[in-house]
Amino acid sequence: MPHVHESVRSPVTSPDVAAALADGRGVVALESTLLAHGLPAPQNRAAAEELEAAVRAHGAVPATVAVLDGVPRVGLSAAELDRVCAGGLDKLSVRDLGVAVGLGGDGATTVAATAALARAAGVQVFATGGLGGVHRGARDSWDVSADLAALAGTGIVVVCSGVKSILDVAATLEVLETESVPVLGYRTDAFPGFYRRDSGHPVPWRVDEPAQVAAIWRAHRGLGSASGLVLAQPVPVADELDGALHDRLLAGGLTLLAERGVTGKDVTPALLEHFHAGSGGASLATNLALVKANAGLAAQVAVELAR
Ligand code: PSU
Ligand code: MN
Repeated sequence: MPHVHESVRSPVTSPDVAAALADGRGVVALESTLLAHGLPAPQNRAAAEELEAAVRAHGAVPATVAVLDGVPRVGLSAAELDRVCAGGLDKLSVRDLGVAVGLGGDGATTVAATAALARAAGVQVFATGGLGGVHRGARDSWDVSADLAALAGTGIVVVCSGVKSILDVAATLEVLETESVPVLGYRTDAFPGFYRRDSGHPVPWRVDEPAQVAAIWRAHRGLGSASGLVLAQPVPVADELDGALHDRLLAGGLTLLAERGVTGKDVTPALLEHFHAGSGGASLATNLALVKANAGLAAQVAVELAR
């Protein structure tokens, strides 16, 4: 029988994150599933470093989130980032957090689980690549990411490049509307499609400055809304994935999933891996560029909120 942790009730913050929160300085949460399951090694370890550097470059403190030895952590040391990127970690959504803690295990946290732990630690801003959402064929598979339910109930600003283009974007936007999650486009009128700048759907609202996001967030919370907020920034123009290549890889990836019978939490990592392998690294470069840009923007918003 593995050892049981009875004492862990709330996340443990690293010393620099705890100090920043105590001083009211800007803190940005970063997720670890993106590192452990969305990017290949060894690029994931370099990415972990670059994401934290992008947050610091804009004057905020990075807090990468994971569960290690049964302890939910907000803010990781270099050695802890090594463990996250070394492979073999479970992918933890919100429902898995209690299991990992109770069994004293290790795991990387998804958008949903990262948002929950970050919020519990008092962090208000979080950066990632693409949200999970409603999968194509969800009418039959019922595959709807827990990220959506988490956003509906967790008061945190999530900076992302929209939802992954592998999803049913229209259905995902409908669920965000139903769950009363505000969606803002950052310097864009088009809802971004992760690898592509335009998913083909408009954003409900556009903002052009981090200070506007801070004002909206304060008002949203002040009016009693419990939900999170999506701030969607398109990938930089120079880093966008070619449209024809994107469509070809997506079609191939979806066929592969069906052939192999991939389901549940393996769907997203399998599709991302298919893109990385089939694009000769181009999708990896796109993915890295957009997450880095989101980390920088999230830091600007966190600094505005700390004013
Ligand atoms: N963004 C990325 N790469 C990723 C993810 C987001 O650039 O790997 C992860 C996030 O952790 C998100 C998850 O929560 O994909 C969605 O998984 P699912 O569809 O199984 O909920
Ligand atoms: Mn799913």
